Amino acid sequence: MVPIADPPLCSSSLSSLQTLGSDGVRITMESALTARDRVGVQDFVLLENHTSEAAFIENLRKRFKENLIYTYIGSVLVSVNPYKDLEIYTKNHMERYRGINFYEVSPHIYAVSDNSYRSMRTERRDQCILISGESGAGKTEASKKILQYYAVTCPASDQVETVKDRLLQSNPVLEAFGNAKTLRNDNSSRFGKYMDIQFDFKGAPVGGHILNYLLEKSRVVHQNHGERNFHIFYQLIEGGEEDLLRRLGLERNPQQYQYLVKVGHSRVSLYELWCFGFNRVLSVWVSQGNCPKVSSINDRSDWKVVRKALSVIGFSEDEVEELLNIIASVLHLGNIQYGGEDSGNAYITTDTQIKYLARLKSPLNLEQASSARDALSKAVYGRTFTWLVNKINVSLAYKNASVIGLLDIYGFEVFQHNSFEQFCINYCNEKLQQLFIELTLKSEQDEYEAEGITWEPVQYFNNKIICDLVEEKFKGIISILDEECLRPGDASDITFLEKLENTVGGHAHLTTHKLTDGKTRKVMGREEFRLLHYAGEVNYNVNGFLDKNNDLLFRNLKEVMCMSDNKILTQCFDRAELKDSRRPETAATQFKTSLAKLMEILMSKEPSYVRCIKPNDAKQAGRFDEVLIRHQVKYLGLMENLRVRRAGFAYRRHYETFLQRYKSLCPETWPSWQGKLADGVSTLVKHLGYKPEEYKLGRSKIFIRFPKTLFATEDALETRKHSLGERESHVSHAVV
Ligand code: AOV
Ligand code: MG
Repeated sequence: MVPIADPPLCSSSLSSLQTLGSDGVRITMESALTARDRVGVQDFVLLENHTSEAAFIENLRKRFKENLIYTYIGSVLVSVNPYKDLEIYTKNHMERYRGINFYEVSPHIYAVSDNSYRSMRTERRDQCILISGESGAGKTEASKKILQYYAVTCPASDQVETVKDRLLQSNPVLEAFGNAKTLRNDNSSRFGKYMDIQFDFKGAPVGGHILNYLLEKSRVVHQNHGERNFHIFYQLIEGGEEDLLRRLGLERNPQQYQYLVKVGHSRVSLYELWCFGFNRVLSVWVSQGNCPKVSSINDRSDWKVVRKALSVIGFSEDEVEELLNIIASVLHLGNIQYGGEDSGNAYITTDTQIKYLARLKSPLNLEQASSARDALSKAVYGRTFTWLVNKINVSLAYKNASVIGLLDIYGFEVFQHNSFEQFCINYCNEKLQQLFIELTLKSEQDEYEAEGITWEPVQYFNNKIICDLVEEKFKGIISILDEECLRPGDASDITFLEKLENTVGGHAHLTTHKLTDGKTRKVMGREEFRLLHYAGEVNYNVNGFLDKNNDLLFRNLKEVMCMSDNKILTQCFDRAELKDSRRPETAATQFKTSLAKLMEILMSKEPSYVRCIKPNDAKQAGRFDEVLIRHQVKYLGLMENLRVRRAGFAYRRHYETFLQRYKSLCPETWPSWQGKLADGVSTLVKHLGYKPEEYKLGRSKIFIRFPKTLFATEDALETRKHSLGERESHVSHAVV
């Protein structure tokens, strides 16, 4: 699928001519306008009706129809997921964007990549590219494209080739272990990822470092209907060689494994236990995930990719075997079922070869035994994932060099049933939005201040109020949750909900069934609280909040893990941990701390933004669901972003760049200007007929208020080039 290209900012086919100012430079508008009518403008700043949301969306629609998925708001890249392969990521495209100015070519993720790279090289400032958008909007794909761009276009040496390969190959491995099919996205990231790509003084990538954030471990033991466990389980079962599966004791059939098909045992209520009695073997399972095959995923070929990637990264055969042994053990663990004795204690009813599991027979009732088993599975998987990231980091050989950071987190998500995991994911998105607000507005203000330009502030929704509601000390939701987790006695998910009602019940962004007396627009359950996020309302069911936040594992299970023969497991479960009697930090607090550190890292770098938009919920190509898109445009704050960009000055250029580009349009600046740059620019714009209200001259840059001013200048330049070209061609014909 080859999209048609954006027309240049000006047109060269002269169907009708207009005159600009008094200088006699002739420009064309008509054909340029026709092209613009069809494909829209490549920068929203150029929209005539820039305050109109309808015009904004219409521009997106026109471009989407022509497969032009990228559009700028100044330097922010807006990207709409095409849900189909476009031929815009070839090596030729990469070459086209190398070293080129933003405005000279169609908007592209490569332009952002290249711009960050050049800023890092020329200004010697660390960069970061922040990719945001809701689940399925295209963040992970964007981050992969950026990485590929650097791998192909940056200078290389032999050693660098290895690092490039490893950087690229870390993706399939982390996706296999950390991504899964959800209702929103067939390849949804279930962990947050921040990757530093490190460059040496020649600009060659020489290393990398990955920080991972809160993996959704609960998925190992439970998935909602229509979703899957992490990809690696299916890849191993579908793609694993016969003798490998034999060694691991696995069958080539996902249906055999409770964690892959019949997952997420329902909570055994007291009523059910009373009805059935403890002495009956109970297996209260409900079929939930049950979605082993996904049409967009080929587990067998993905398996091959992952196996190869593991060896490129530097895993030995033994390590791979040990890693897969862990994955297989988790599946075996999931198949253990319990029965209840008369005493109320659980016993294992399945014949298992995993001897250490017999210890679960210690006096636990049925529910406790099942959740102990699941806690072990989650801990083993979660720690193995962290081990994997560390292992990749070692292979990427961290260096102290210039850095471009890539942030690809899990996107904002809302399901029918939202739990602790969605709460953490959406909180993370709230933080990222906050950073966007602070940095886009702040950097704009800073620039005007530095250049001595007066600035008119723009009204926008600041989501700090929601971030505070979640993370404030003592009265934030996380603090309240921690308090309940640490409180001995009768603390439960419900007492947590009550405490929320008592402490933050009056907050404008939080409500519960009780607080509204059940009279809310969307029906709320009695066990839910609702947060009004920047991106919309989400009802969170408090069931499981305390357990998930505590994230505790029985000490004897940890001991057994420390005694394992598996070298990876012994690294994951350290004996020192057993000696430490302090209570570990809760999951939410750990997450909050790591996010605060991440924000510090990002604030220390120069940011670029990619704002991803999901065009429809059906994951289909060509469908532009206006309601869904309008909602995203709203909550991503794109209109405000545009207003900020326009309220001040739509364009700014360093004097040198401006003069270099347009000097041919004025006899006094052509072919070169000898005086001060600012004077040259002043002479040039006066000659072009700029009115005083159209521009301002700062300390080092010219600021142009209206896009049409620059637009006309660009057209004038194109006309001049065109007429020069025609003249040259006449001359050459004459010579021939
Ligand atoms: P996400 O990272 O934003 O969601 P992905 O990057 O995984 O979303 O994109 C979802 C799917 O959309 C991909 O698997 C592709 O099929 C398709 N897609 C996205 N971008 C492109 C593109 N530029 N060209 C073609 N197809 C694309 V999540 O991880 O769920 O928040 O948490
Ligand atoms: Mg993703």
